[in-house]
Amino acid sequence: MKQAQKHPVRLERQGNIALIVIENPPVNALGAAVRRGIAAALNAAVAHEKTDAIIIAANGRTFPAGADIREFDMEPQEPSLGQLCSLVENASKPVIAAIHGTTLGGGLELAMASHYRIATQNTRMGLPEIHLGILPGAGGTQRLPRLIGPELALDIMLSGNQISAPIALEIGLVDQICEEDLRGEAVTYARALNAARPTSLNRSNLVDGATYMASVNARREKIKLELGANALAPLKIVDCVEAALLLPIDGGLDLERAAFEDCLASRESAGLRHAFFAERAAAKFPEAAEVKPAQVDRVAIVGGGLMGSGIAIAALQSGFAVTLVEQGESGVNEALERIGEFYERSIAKGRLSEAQGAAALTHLQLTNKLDTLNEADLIIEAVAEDFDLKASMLAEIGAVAKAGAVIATNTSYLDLDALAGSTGRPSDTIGLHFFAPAQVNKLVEVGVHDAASAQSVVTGLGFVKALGKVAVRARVSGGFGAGYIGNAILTAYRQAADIMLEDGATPPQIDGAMRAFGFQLGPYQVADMSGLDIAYARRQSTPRDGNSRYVEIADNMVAQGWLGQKTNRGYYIYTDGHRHGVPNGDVLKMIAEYRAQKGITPRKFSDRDIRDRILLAIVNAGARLLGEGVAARPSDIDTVMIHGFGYPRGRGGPMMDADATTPSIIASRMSVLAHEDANIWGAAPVLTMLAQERQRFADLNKA
Ligand code: 3H9
Repeated sequence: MKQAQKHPVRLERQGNIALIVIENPPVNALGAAVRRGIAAALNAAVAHEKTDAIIIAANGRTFPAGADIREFDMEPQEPSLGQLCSLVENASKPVIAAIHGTTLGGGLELAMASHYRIATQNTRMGLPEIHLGILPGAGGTQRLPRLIGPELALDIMLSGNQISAPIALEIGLVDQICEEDLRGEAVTYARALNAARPTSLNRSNLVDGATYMASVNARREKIKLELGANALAPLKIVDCVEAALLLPIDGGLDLERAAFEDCLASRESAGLRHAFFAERAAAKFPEAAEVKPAQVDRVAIVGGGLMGSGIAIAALQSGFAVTLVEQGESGVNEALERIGEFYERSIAKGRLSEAQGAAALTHLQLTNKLDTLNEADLIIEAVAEDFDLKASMLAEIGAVAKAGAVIATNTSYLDLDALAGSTGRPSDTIGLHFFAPAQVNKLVEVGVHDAASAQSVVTGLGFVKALGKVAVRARVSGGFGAGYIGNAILTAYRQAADIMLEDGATPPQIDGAMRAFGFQLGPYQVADMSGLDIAYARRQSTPRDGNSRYVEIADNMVAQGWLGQKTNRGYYIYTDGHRHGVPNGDVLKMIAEYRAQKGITPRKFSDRDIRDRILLAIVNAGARLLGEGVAARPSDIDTVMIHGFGYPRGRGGPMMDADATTPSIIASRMSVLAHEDANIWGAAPVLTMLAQERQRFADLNKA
């Protein structure tokens, strides 16, 4: 975040109305200087005999979007946000919060402690603390149920979702929506108050204690059922909402404070906060210091398969005009059907109105004519992962794209240097590696090869940000098989798992151990879902690393036609009654025979052995990517693993996990495993360096 200004809070006057104006870009976070400034301004405004009412407002893009999250790891400074909110609430003159932008977390708590709230039409409000593994800790859990009742308060705090100003007005969270001039209308509102000063401590929403407790108890049971009895922040939120009914305000605030501290001290909150900043750090590309992104209005996508259609939907949903090019009439029709299905489903589920769906589709042009590409500012090639096919398509794209257009390929592992060369315009070409399903998955790796211009990289980055997705820079150069961050780590993950499979573990055991760690699915469930033929094709077209053990089990399964879910048979068997599959006994037999042929005596692996080996392989692959310069910082690897592969977000990612164990302990554990496969578990130079220097991966994030 940019350095806070010297005086982040100003006190102004308009006649008898005092205006406290916060200015702490970019999001007016309520750091210590801002809190001190508001408290001082409030005291001065109240003390001024001519003050009839006080308005708290903010300059810039938003009313405070919360406490300053960076301060959570620092020594607390007074006044705390909770103390400030109590000061506002107890002010002897009416306080009006004039809110706009994204009024979130502590910002909304400050607004709730004010006596009135007036919002612009497009203000968004929410208490997203749960996404950081904490709870509203400045009175939000006590004031929100008093303002809008327990049921809605629990919805808002447990989901972390934002609500719009019209909804906030409807449920009583704001008192007025202003049409144009927020500050002016707030002053008019203040003048009309005649010194009336209600309190948000009004208990009218708490009178029906039985219904209130029924809501609280039902929610507690639901959380325990869905998330387990250790779901810290959600259960603490429910406890606090219960306390709002049972305790006087001071007791409720004390309980909330203690609950907040407990959550803040949890490993999960540390992981979630790391993930928050990691995503934002990842989007800081060095090229962005040199140039600004070029304007992108029309995006063209070549190839309307699952990936191409997904990218098209993502672009339409973000307001881009989209041209989708497919081969022949049937290709066009299939792509149209796929995109149409998405809109039908979204409308049926109430996520979009019919009008929104229809409006989005008016911006879609489906065609089989490549020459239409010359209207696009950004062209994404998304045809099948076959080098010759992609290279010839990119050559055609390069020939028709207008001057200045950026050309992107969605390859995940083919040689980006060579593909960029085939366009004839390598400096205009970048990689944009979307993850399936592209309309949902937030991750895009931006592939930067040596010849790519800063302009094309920054324009690609701007496009990814405009899609609301998380961009991670991957320096992908160096020829065939040189991969992105995600693929390189996935390869190491799979190799580590396959070695254990060969040596004695079973697919269900490995999958179970990784699910217990926090992944949604284990590696063999994922393999079944994505299709064994896909990974097979990739292995065939990637040179084998002679230093690594090659496990042929998956190849043998492909030879049998066991391709996973698409053939109802892979590591698991999928029948009507078993959506998640039951272990495939034939595979277990095949593995046993394979071991016998190779003279391997199977040995036992505990779940802990499995988890450790896989995590060490992931961390080592990450360290290697850092050494090679593919990944710029360890936290980028964490971001890729969380969004691309479902690494449990509450752990912050594998590199943060490695820091918790310390690199020196990781390196010594790996020296024991290196004899099983030196390529996977032989410590990468960056890891060895960190171990020797007694440093952590986090130190490289700061660099
Ligand atoms: C809280 O309030 C606790 C209280 O209940 C109790 C306390 C006792 N702090 O996301 P962007 C930075 S917990 C510090 O790229 P956008 C961010 O790192 C908080 N920094 O912009 C980035 O910095 P940089 C509850 C923050 O337009 C820059 O601002 N609130 C904070 O895409 C721009 O951010 C939240 O959880 C913060 N609170 O989205 C809201 N927020 O330029 C968290 C942002 O150096 N924030 N930064 O990379 C958001 O959801 C989004 O940032 C927001 C803007 C929607 C506001």
